[in-house]
Amino acid sequence: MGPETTGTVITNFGAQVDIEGDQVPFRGTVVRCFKRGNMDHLVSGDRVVWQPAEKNLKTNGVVIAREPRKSELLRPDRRGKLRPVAANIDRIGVVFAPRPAPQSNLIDRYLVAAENHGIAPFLVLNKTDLVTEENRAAMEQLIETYQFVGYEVIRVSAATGEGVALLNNYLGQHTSILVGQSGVGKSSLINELQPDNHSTVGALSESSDEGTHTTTASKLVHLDNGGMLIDSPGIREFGLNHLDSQRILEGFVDFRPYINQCKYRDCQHHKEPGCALLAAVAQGNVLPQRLQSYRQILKSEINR
Ligand SMILES: Nc1nc2c(ncn2[C@@H]2O[C@H](COP(=O)(O)OP(=O)(O)OP(=O)(O)O)[C@@H](O)[C@H]2O)c(=O)[nH]1
Ligand SMILES: [Mg+2]
Ligand SMILES: [Zn+2]
Repeated sequence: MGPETTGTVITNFGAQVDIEGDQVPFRGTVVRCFKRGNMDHLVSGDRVVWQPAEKNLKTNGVVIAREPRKSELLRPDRRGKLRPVAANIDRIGVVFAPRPAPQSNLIDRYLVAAENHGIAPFLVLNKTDLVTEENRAAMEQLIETYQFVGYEVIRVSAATGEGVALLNNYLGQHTSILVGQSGVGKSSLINELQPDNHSTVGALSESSDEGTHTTTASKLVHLDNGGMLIDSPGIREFGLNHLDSQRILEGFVDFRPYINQCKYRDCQHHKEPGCALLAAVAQGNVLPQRLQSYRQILKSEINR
């Protein structure tokens, strides 16, 4: 084996991972590695110690250890076991588009998770070229909702290039991940932001107008301005059963000034007298669709 060295996980394939080395001769080179036995799950963005198979051989190696994560986005898998999605990221971009039709509750779930993991969220409306008379009002309502909450909303089109420079600027030198439903154009955007990258892009299903789950493994891409961006597979739902109702409530950042201000300590913010959250909605300080979304999340997580 060659000497121990450090690197970053580009893609996790399960049994194997692609590692980009930090040091010459491996800097900028992606090496397919096995993991040493009993190593836990690795994800894009993880920092690792690894060993090339031979001193200068750039084809394979072994990951020996993972460095502690500065941040991690977590999500329960189908069996409810909590799994990391990406590591060492500081921003999460939730992408939506006119097609496939957005699910605002899924967006809110991402936001709640991001806020709970201390990762700063922003929103990206992609496919501005597909905004029509029929869907314009719905898109504007989503944009206004999230701007009202205080989130940055960036409008782009991977097809026409509109807004891509703006998005690039916003990403800056941060390490970010793009998330969202399948088919919203995450991979297309990353290909636009980094023309050297050629991630596979898939057409929407003709029958359902939904994405076809083209990306199957997250991948970290370097941006020319020094930032890093992770492409992730589109998902249908984002479970939050690892968070209790208080943490879910706190994940709605616009609710925070009103939490613990209700007359009753066990207030469910439903129709109780003296509810500070309901009063905030009545006064226009919190949007009703956000409270509705919170209730929907709570209901589905409790019934799980
Ligand atoms: N009109 C238009 N189509 C776009 C735009 N961006 C992406 N698309 C198309 O949308 C479809 C899905 O794009 P992808 O980039 O594969 O979407 P994704 O979010 O990566 O999807 P998954 O990998 O399945 O999660 C493809 O047919 C793209 O060509 C855009 O700005 N405008
Ligand atoms: Mg994709
Ligand atoms: Zn209340």
